[in-house]
Amino acid sequence: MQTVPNHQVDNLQIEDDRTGLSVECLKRAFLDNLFYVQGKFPKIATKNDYYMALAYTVRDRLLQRWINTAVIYTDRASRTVSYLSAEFLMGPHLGNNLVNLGIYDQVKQAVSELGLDLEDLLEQEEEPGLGNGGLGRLAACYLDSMATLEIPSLGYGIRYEFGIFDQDIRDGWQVEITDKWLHCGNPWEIARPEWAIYVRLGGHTEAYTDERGRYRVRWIPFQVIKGVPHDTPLLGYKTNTANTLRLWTAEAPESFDFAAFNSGDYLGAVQEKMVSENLSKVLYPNDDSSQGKRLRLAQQIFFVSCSLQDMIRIVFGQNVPLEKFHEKFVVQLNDTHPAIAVAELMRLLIDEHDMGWDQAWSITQKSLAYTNHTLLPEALERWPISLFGELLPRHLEIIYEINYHFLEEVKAKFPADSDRLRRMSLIDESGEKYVRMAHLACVGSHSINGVAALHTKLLQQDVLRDFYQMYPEKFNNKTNGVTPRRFIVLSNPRLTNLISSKIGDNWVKNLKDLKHLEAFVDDPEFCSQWRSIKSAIKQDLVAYIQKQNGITVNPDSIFDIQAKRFHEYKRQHLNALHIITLYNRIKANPDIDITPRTFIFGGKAAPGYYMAKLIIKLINSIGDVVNNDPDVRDRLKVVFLKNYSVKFAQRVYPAADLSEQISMAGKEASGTGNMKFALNGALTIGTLDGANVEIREEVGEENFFIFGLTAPEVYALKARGYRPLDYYHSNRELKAVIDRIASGHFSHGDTKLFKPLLDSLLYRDEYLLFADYQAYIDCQDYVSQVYRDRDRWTRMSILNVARMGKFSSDRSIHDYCQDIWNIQSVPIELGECIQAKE
Ligand code: Z16
Repeated sequence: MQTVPNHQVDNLQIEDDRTGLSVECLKRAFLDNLFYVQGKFPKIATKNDYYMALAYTVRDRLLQRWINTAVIYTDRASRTVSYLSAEFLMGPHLGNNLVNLGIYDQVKQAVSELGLDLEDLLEQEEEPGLGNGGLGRLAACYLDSMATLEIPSLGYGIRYEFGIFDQDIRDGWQVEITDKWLHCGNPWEIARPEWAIYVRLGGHTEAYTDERGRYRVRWIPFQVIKGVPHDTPLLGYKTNTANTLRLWTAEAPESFDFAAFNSGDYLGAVQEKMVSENLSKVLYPNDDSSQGKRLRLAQQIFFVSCSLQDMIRIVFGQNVPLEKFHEKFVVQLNDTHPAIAVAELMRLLIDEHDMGWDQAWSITQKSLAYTNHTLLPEALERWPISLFGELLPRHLEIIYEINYHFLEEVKAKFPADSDRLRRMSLIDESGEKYVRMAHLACVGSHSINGVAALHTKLLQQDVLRDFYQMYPEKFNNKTNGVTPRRFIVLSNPRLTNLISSKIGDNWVKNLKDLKHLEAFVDDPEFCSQWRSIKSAIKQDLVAYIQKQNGITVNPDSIFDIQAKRFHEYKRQHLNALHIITLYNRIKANPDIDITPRTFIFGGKAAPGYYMAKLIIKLINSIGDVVNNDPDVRDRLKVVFLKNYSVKFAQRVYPAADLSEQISMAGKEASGTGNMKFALNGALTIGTLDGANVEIREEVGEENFFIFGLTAPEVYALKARGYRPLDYYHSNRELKAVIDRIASGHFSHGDTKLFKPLLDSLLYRDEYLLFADYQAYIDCQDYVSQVYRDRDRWTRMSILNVARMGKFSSDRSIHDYCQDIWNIQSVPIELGECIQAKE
């Protein structure tokens, strides 16, 4: 590190212009950044210039804490969590940093004194959409909680140039548009080209004997990729801890010494250089399903190898012997996407750092822990052996060897059980051969966890049953959580202020404190404030919908919202069947007394998922008819809000009266939107699936609208032989709904358009919509009735919020720390260490 004399640091007035938090100082720094960083002055500055100037002003304040944190972690060689995830759905940084720095109000005042509106500037930020949905957002909530709980941590992932696509709706259909989140630059990251790392792909291996006579393997790759880290500081809420999100960009190694890798094919290698940049080009837009593409596997080894090599570099940099890797780092695998880490850590320890197999295996198992996020069979990653061996020849050898040792272990524990060996093998040999990534993750980790109690139980009984019998001690549950900073304090300031006016603001760090709200549930003044806040927020969404969709919404109607990825198991189409049921009732009896409802949908479909896209089209088509039918008047409205994102979610959760969590039981691992809605005072209508079970347990069954088959009932019905047609023929309202769609009523007379969807329901109905239809309708009728008793509804809403404390990601992270990571917090003092060391 270069030495900066202290007097020079003093001259920079670090204390004031780059760290000060007063309104005056913030104003000065803001104008300074506008001038010196953006190269603009107020007269010609665009909104984006102002946003950038403010972002740099805030970044300066983060840097002081970030560098302090890094110095202390380095000096103490602190034990560190390394969170490996192919997705981080961070959401906009600016607002969150203002909240966590505790300067939201000061900055609002500072910019307003300069004639600007903070909300306006916040709107400017293009969010990094580097994730699909739940899994990526969970990673982001966990990083926020780790920083807030002062846990040393590094998030490792890929800096995709194109994140999740932007969704447009044309003629009711989803259209995908590339997301250019970097087009205005990214003020939150710092590139660290000096810490670049090289990753090999392809080629072949050669065995040799080393100077000590040991059997060794050399890997001669076909291609080498350079990974450049880009670091973003992540500040905890009202702490000085600023941890790092380190995302890797793939580049061609301009002047790479191919001779060192003994590559003969120079021109081929040069051509492959052009391919290198593709590695971090785009996020695969599939939530909960695996496509088995070569580029995806290349992305996985790329970021996993960069990250593990980076950790080894840090270990050496802190003079920790490599034999203690597992004491310095615990590596959490977010689903199987980074599961190749098992083989890659083995390879690094053995081939690159001369370690013996047994010691390497012990370190690998002690370091790694695996979180499973799904019960869907199509989401379990498997790679064809041929593809795998072509890209990762050395890893395949290592996996075969792990498998050999593992199957010996299984044989010892379960003698003469060849069927079990077949089921548990890391290689699926039932047809074309595959590497099973979930099995690799289970064998190579010391911990395997599910993300909700029911999900963990089903993993143990079903999907990972053999592994549970083999290693019961590895299994544990960690119910998901969400950060109250982003999803209440930032997104719902009105509710935040009301809550804090009654119980103080400890609840932001200690969400269980929301319990104290129960004392006010019979206070009419408080209840009326609660209700008028919800009302005001709904009014804001009404204006947004008017502007976005040109639909006039009744603000007194039930805001009934389903916002999540489109997937058949999540059953947005069951919601649609309810809408049509109400519509049919109105058509049959135009004067019927119906509680007015606004059905709001948001969510993307995977571009290749035809049925999910058809469901989006169906919802928009229903909206076109229902919203314009004079018989309906303003009793029903259907709104599809396009391009659902974190930014957008923050606007939607606070406005909900009713949260739709209606997946077929046994399919949604946890869900996290369910938590965000309930935390903002929505009541839930839901099945006994994922975390719904635990939410209901917490808020009380009288404050939760439950319906439908349970997971065991689902299995039993399927085992008996499920016949959806029977339900169709025996349920008059259901038949009328299906016939209404089939008649072309929502498709300008076109009876073919929705036929694939109707056929799938009538003849397969894999997700049991028909079986749950009547229970859902009855439950919705009950919801409508309860809503009419506004005092009762308000009371239920307050009790929901008061009892949601369990679902803070702080609680989840606390449990990971205790049960899996064995890690303690490291408080950061803002001291002198900002100055460069001698
Ligand atoms: C994902 O978002 C999830 C699972 C998965 O295998 C892949 C992706 Cl990209 C979701 C689950 O569907 C959801 O139930 C869960 O709440 C979320 O992961 C976080 O655990």
